[in-house]
Amino acid sequence: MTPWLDSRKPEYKYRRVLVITSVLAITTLILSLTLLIIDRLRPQDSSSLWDHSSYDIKDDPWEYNLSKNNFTISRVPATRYYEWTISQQVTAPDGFERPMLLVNGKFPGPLVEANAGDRIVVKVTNDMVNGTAIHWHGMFQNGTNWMDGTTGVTQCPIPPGQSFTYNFTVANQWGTYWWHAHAASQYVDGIVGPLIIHSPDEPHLDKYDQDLIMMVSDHYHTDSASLVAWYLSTASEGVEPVPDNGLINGRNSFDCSLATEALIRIINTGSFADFKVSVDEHELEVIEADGVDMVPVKVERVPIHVAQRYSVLLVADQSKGGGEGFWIRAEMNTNCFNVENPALDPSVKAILRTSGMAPQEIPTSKDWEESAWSPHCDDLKTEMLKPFFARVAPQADIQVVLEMSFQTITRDRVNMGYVNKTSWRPQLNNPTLLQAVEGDGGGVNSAIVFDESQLVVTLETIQTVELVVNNLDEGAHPFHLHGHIFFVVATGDGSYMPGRSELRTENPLRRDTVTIPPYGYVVLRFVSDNPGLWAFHCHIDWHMAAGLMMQFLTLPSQVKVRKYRWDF
Ligand SMILES: [Cu+2]
Repeated sequence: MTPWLDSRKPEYKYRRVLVITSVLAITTLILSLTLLIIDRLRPQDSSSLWDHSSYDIKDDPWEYNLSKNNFTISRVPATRYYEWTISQQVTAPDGFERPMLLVNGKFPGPLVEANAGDRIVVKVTNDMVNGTAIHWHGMFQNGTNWMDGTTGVTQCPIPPGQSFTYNFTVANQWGTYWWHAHAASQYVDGIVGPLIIHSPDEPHLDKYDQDLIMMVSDHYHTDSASLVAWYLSTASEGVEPVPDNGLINGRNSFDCSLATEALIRIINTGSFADFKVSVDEHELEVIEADGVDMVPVKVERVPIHVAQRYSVLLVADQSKGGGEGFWIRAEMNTNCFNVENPALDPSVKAILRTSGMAPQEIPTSKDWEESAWSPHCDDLKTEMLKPFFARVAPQADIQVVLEMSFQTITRDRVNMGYVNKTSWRPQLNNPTLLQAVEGDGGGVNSAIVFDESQLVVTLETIQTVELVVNNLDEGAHPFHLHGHIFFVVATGDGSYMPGRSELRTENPLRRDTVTIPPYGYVVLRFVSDNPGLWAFHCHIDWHMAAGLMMQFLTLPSQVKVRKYRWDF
């Protein structure tokens, strides 16, 4: 080894490293560019749009226990302000991972709680790839029709990346309501939550020590867009997607501790299934239906269809059962599904315990007898439910007769829902409210002719409307009227026969969502005193997607609209 070689060796090594590094860098660059080009050429994987970062749903077990909220029931008006961000996340409410749409990362979404007379302000930021809107189910929105949150009717979808602030006062109503997306089928994917209005005037306030919300819902393991695409194709032959599971407050198992006398506010936030809710060995005393106080009536099981609400009183009897607590059962009525899902357990259970009952033990309490079951997806018998504040249904000034059906008459042979001859398609960027008024701030568009995809009945003056709906379909359909409470003056099998079907006008049931029996009818009455465009539709999400919806244009001379700039 010579000294000069020794002295040159480090320099030689350095050059070799430099060459190798350069070659590697160039190769990596070429490889990256090639991969990028290949990636751009192949179809984009939509899963990259979904946030996998927060797998766990944010959970506050006390949020739906109203007794823990220190809320003050008061006549002093307040503003309740909420800020919501709706995002897409992969999550697993029942252990099965699926893409969902969550408000503030929660499922179900945040509680909205207010007193009658309060102003509710909710700033909604859309962090999803599709437009959205939030409907406040059961709120009258008298004078604020444009806050009803119904895409294609009262507003354009909130664009991705932008915000819309809902702002309305709650006047002359209280009770149990809920909110949900009213855009495409998004609420099926998780955009739902409770909306509770209190009042010192509630007649049953002194009857309970604890106030709990119990949301029951069906649950799917596939996203709603895929399910709708299948349902509205010839492949489905009109058979609705059958749920994969059932949930109580967004969970498949639920342990709830109760005071001895509790109010349970049952809300069906689902999309298809009718539930029967019961507590082993305890009768439930119904005191509210859809925001209307009732004369208390005891039942063994409460049938509750999509979008309906019942408040029930439960007085826990420690002398019954084995001392480990009782099963609360929410049982899906699978008779109303057109096909079976062998993987589905239709029975969702929660454990009810009061203090002194053995924790960690599985209840041995017994279910009510099978004879209490009705195989049909019927409502509680309307004659059982008497509103606490009695009202006589006013004489009808006009009658509107609707027929709802499913028909396969289009060229593509897809089974679609019809109200009379119209199968509703939302006009997303030109909602009917916008079509009904001219200019900023109001003025009737007297030249308006709605598109043939819209069935709109105009009610020019304040009058009592008798709404007859004949169901020509073999299924039961829970119909909801936005912005109103209606009187249920008749319901029965077959078609309504004027003069032959009995009408109950002496303090009949009042509510906002009623189930029309299979091949049956309902006769409803409501007063057209609320200016605006109001949707009347089946709340089974798949049926609304199939077009089962019509609208009332009420008091057109008073209809207003606020042109809204999106918040940034
Ligand atoms: Cu329906």
